[in-house]
Amino acid sequence: MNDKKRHTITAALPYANGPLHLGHIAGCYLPADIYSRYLKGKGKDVLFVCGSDEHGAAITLRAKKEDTTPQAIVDKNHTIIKKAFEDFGIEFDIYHRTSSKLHHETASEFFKTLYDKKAFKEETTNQFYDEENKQFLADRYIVGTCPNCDSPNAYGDQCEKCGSALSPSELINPKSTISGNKPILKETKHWFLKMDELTEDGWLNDWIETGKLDGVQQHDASKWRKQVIGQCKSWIDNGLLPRSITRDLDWGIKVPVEGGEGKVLYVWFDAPIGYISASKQWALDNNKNWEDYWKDEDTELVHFIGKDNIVFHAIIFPIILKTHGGYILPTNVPANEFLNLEGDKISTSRNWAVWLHEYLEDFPNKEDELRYVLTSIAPETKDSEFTWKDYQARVNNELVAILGNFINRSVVLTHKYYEGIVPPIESLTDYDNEIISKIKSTQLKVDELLSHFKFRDAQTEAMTLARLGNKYLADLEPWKLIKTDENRVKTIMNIALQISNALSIVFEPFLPNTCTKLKHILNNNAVEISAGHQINKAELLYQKIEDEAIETQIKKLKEKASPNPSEGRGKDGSNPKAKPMKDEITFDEFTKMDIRIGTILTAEKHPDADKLIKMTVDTGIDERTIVSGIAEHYKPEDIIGKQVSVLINLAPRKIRGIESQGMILMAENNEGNLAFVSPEKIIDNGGIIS
Ligand code: B3M
Ligand code: ZN
Repeated sequence: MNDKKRHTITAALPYANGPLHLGHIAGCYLPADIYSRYLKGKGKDVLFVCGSDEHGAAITLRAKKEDTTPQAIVDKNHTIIKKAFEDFGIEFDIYHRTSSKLHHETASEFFKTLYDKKAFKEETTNQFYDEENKQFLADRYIVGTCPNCDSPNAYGDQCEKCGSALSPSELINPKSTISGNKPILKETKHWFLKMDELTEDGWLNDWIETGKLDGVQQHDASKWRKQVIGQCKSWIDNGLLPRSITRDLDWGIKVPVEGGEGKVLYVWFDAPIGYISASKQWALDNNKNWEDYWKDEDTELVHFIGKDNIVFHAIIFPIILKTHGGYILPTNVPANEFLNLEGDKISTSRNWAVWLHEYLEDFPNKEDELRYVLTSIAPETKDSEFTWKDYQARVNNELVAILGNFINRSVVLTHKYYEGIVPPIESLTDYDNEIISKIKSTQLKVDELLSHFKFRDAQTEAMTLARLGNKYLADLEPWKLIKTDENRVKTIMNIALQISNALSIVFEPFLPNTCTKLKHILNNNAVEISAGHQINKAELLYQKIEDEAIETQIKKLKEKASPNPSEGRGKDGSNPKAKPMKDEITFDEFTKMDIRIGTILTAEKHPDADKLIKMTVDTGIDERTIVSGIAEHYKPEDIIGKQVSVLINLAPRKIRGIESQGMILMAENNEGNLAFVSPEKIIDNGGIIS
């Protein structure tokens, strides 16, 4: 809750086996940075921590492949990641690393405390073992043929070609990646966190649903994102099981109890504890008490993560913290959905990604431009998409044409008419008053939205003020009035500068570099700007992004990527992910369907169902109501006027209380994305499809 005395903000620890891409930034680091800047701007006591996640089998495997050591891999990536964050302006109070001694000690202490509290059970299971190298094989060390798509290179935990999650025993012809031999099954002992027993009194479910812990209101469940609660509920409802938290591996934190020789803590056990070790290091460096930030009820703890990390932060880590005792639990876990790129999922293995460090090289001094675009398309409630054309359009049409243009006009005119001195207000019209009240309400609204983790809406609100400022000048045309009504122009320019000043405040968490420049131009750091104040000369805030720069990026992306496996064909030339053919039908059966071309006339969200859109469609024969489950794929306002294919003789059906008179045909790809089946050229409504 925002009225708490202190704030601990964590951003998921990047895994140190590769650099950062825009999906990471949009999904986690940028919103975390905005939130931290927002609170710090209000003078709050904030600790914003992050660091590199440096353990796990993926790193040892990469070291083997590159014929180097795990330490060398993480050293290299830690340096690249840390620098990219700094260059981009993500301002952590500390960027730590889990290979540090302090972290090993902290995670070890957690394990021992939980062990003493009997939070673990020991279990001996059969696991794949490489006899030649005398080594148990982590899931990633086993490759074989995927049972789902026949790819010969599936890992023991996942097939990267078709994306399915696997367990090593499902692989066909498993092989050790170390020796190439067929592994044998051998007994090994591991420790399992008793997630079932530790939550059997229902506290976890109650805490997530109601925000109450031991009868005390600990968080505001209405501020939690629906999809976060939904994912947690489904884990809990499916029944939590004991979860193994140790591995047979020689890279990581040694299991600090008897029988733990040759084993380390599972990377997901130690990684979240990394937030605590980072806080300890920060406290040591800054002469603070780390416990204030982790153990005091008056501290708000917020974990920023991507949706694939929800279970670890909203279920497993809270269980660990609560069982350990003495720690607060997260107040919120504002997880984001995924960011797609140019029509496809981001994939590091296929190099279908825009890497942050490369963006910063290719677009020097354009950090705010990227921040703006990524926040505009933040995947807060559903997956969203980055395209270079959209990036260009948002920069040119919004930052340059609205924000930059408005500030420039205000400052240039103030210099032209008043030698850069803020003129006084002479008298106010209704329009002026409306604008003045909008300045105040925007500030309140942005604040409110940020406190609810609605970063995208908050930024839109800020941009609306700039848009209003632009319109105000365009409507009143002070450059014409200056010849006839000098006093009116004084008032107008005073108000334009007030808007500019407010923009330098509301945009601060989103566009820090812009706001530093803007404050310098306005020569002002205060919440208000008063008559008689001298401002500095205008400076260009943004430059247009040319087509060429965008084309270069699109070309680079396509050239560097390896082919998309979902576009790959199977042995017989078929698409391995396509659904099998349905049973044969006769031509007569086919002709029973009356499918026509129609045009969507109106569209609105179904009042009682998130996934449905209610439309009126002109079928050429009549206008009828059709309800369709496409709301996750299309916005109502975007589909009005579209020509579509309609099955018009389908018996009417009630869908969530509304009668749907027919069906709009949709094509679905392998990822479940929908597209209308539309004629390739305009056809009169009522046109028959046969
Ligand atoms: N390293 C993110 C990932 O690689 C993971 C986050 C840890 S946060 C404690 O998916
Ligand atoms: Zn597969």
